[in-house]
Amino acid sequence: MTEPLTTSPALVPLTVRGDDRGSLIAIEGGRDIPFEIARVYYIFDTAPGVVRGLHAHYTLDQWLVCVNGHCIVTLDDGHIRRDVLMSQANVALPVGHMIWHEMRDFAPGTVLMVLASEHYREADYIRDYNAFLSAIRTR
Ligand code: T46
Repeated sequence: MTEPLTTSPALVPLTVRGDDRGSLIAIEGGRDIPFEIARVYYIFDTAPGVVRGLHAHYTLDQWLVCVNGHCIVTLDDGHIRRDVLMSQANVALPVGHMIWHEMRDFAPGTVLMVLASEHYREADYIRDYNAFLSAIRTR
């Protein structure tokens, strides 16, 4: 079950393997991240003023990494809303299932990479906020 936002850490540090050539981060499913990675996608070229996300997932767990630029991710567990500034490639933001999430204020050039525990399935999305609150209450 997803941890409540009051107790879960916002950002998880990723190990940077750096040398005099620069930096590299590797994320291995089931090792560096607590699920096997079924899907990777990334969001880029976001138009100014756009708000993305605006949904929760019934079962999907994800880690978000802002590999370039910056944006704000809002997490909402139905009780608490938390804004997280994502501006570093060496941290990840876990977004568990049944967490409403929104992404906004994308700086030009921002690339938000997402590691997901399941393949894409539209039926896993809750896109109506009131339906999300109802689903939280009936769990
Ligand atoms: C999420 C946040 C962080 C696919 O065909 N396959 C995919 O794996 C994904 C993620 C999307 N799509 C299609 C569905 C839409 O036609 O790509 C289009 C844009 O997807 P969406 O409007 O859902 O994008 P966001 O940025 O609002 O949300 C995405 C993920 O969909 C969502 O799971 O948690 O990023």
